[in-house]
Amino acid sequence: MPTTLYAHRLSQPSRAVEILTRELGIEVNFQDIDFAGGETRTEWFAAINPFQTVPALVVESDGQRLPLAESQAIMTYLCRTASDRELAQRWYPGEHDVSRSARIDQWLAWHHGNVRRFDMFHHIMNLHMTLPMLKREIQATLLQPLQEGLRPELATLEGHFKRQQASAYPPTLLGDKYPTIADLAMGCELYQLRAAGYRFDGYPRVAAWLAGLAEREHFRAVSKEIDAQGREIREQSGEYLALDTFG
Ligand SMILES: N[C@@H](CCC(=O)N[C@@H](CS)C(=O)NCC(=O)O)C(=O)O
Repeated sequence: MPTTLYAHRLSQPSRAVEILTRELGIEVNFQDIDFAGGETRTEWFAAINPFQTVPALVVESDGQRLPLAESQAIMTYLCRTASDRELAQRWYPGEHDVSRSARIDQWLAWHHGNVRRFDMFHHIMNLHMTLPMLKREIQATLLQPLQEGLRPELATLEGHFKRQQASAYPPTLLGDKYPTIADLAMGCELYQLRAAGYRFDGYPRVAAWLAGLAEREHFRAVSKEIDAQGREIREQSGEYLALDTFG
């Protein structure tokens, strides 16, 4: 069935969906959408995704056309329909294991209302990339509140990993050896900061969890562009960044 993924590699939820398609061996036509240049705000794109954001997915099958928005809805759909059922159910089992699915849904819900709150990762990256002449002022007035806003979320995650009983290594949100779509959603978000050089020294279990995800082949491949943007930020910013802010 021809499936088109409208996405961009600098968008965290786009990366989560693309990584999942690769993990599940689902072939998609990848269509790059210049969201920073306003392509999501065009009429043709609104017809695909009324919320006018990437990612979006269009599935065409048996004369039917299914346009889908929102990364979490897209990822659960892909897991429910992938042909490799056993593999897909590790990422999100759906009706096959409603308790496990409910725990994944719980982390996805928390992620969107907390870690992704205010889309702060784009703001942090953008602030690092723009107005380099205002380095210190930016850091004090704009960056620090965003960084501080993340601390409680990181502490919640660290506490969760610490409380896990027989936890696998590297840790996963559900505490077993298989990451799920919740790990992907949240991991793509926090990885963006790691790419820019932030360290999570004060949250060693969060750092280990993120490192475990970042070692995965498809995660690495799809993160190349964000790695390059992170390198650019590090080169431009010289010594002024408090990269160990979360230490
Ligand atoms: N809740 C959405 C968030 C999508 C989102 O915010 N996408 C951003 C890029 S990361 C976007 O397309 N922004 C473009 C715009 O708002 O015009 C999801 O998970 O898919």
